[in-house]
Amino acid sequence: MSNHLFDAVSSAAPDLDAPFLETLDGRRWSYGDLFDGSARLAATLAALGVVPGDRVAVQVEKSPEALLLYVACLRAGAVFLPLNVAYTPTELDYFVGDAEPRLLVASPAAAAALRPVAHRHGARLETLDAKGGGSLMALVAEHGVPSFDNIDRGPDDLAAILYTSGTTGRSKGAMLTHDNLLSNALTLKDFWRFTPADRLIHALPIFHTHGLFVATNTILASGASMLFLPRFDAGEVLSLMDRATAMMGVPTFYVRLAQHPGLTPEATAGMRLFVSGSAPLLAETHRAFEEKSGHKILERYGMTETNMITSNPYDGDRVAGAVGLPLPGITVRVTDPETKAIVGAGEVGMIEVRGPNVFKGYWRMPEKTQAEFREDGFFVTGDLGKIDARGYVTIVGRDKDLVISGGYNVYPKEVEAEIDELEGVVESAVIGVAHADFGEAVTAVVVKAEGASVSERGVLAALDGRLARFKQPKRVLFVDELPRNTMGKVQKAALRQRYADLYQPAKVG
Ligand code: MLC
Ligand code: AMP
Repeated sequence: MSNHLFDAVSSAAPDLDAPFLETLDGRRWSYGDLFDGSARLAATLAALGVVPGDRVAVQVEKSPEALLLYVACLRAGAVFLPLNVAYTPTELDYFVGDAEPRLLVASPAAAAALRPVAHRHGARLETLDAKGGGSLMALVAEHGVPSFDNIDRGPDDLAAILYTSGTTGRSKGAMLTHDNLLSNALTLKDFWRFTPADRLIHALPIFHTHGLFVATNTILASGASMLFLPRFDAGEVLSLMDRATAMMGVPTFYVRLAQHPGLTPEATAGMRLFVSGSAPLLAETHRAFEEKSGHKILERYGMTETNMITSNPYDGDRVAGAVGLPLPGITVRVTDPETKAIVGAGEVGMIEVRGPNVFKGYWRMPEKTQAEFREDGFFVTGDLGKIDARGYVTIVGRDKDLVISGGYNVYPKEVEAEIDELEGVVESAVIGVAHADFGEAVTAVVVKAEGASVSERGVLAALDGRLARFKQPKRVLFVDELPRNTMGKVQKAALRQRYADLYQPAKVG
């Protein structure tokens, strides 16, 4: 039987003994272990009644077994649905209700809180911990067999659903097909010159596009290997560089590395590639990193719905502040947001994209899907940018009301809705304010009712447990009224300007 994505992975593996993954505590997986372990998990999924097309929702700590579960879902024809570990049970309730997974795999620590969620939506609940233990692995011991007849999956079949928060309304599940993922992985492998000799430092979470698809799928499509870290720590990452060849990260990784005294040409001598994406990399970070290490970071641009869209070249000019050229097979254009006409070179407009990388649509939301595609098949990214005469794309802003903090997207509307519900709050506006470490920091500007005793600490305490930690404001500020334009719309640009220095270190003198 043919399975579009998995077949490509198995043919890329150099041999069964070739290394695939190593953890910090010295555990090692070869490609043979990956195939064996994912077969056992796929057989277990089938024994639990997971049939092709079923969703398998997964909210677990990062572990090699969680990656094997992703591969097992591909082989079993299931749709993998990873969820940020920071999401609260309240947030999970929506995703599970919307996606209706057959199975929800959670961390043991979250199981008690998630049992009612799973029950309410008819999902079976199993657990998986960071060390590869939990009830799911106990079932593997019972049902797992080392060979599995992969379910037939063609290019257009669903491989994964990743939720992206909506600027209006609820989160949308982006449906990604086997070919969306494979085409992009093969393109990145060639564009970034990955071979089986590569070893990637993997310090990203594996519940988003960057860590799961850009990093892992590219490694799988290349038959390469990775050093698999539970989280990013600058010192640890630096200490591993003499055993690795490449790293992918969000700008915060590079900000922190550039501040670390251990970043030197000697420490990075064995590395051939540093890739950054998911949020804007400041030109000053690009330069500081190069000055200290001798390496020019390669910045690329993409999103959940489209995988990777553009990349700076491997050999050519890596331009600080630009996200590079459209990847092979992908077309990018910039249009006037009002007239929809294509604008001239160097003019700013809406970035639109078309190619095999672009998702199939939003899960059970045909109208929302239609609204974000042009008639000729281009997807409207919501990012504002320009293309210069050489074809380099630069992102200059966003048409969508979105804050990107340390590479995580936060939709202000979701945070505002929670704050507005609090007693004594009249209204709020949530904005992203420049932050040296996170790029942007979620910041709430609140109007309280006359005489109300709402405090910053009170607001933060009320949000705790309702919103994932990274969505909670770093500061809550109070004002008498929010600035509005003549249409009555809150002027967020004015607020961003007013608080531009909020997180800057105080200037001396
Ligand atoms: C952690 N915190 C954050 C945060 N991460 N707050 C805001 N934004 C974030 N991104 C909170 C913690 O809960 C903690 O709060 C406090 O901030 C300090 O934590 P820390 O120890 O400094 O954080 P750390 O664990 O080091 O995490 C920072 C980080 C991490 C940048 C390493 O957030 C990260 O790995 N981000 C990567 C996100 C990612 O993979 N994005 C890709 C999306 S895909 P407290 O109060 O508990 O102390 C995509 C498409 C594409 O966008 O193009 O790739
Ligand atoms: P997500 O919805 O989490 O996939 O985030 C995608 C968004 O991240 C894009 O629409 C961009 O706004 C932003 N993004 C990704 N890469 C870059 C980059 N290199 N520079 C600026 N913004 C980026």
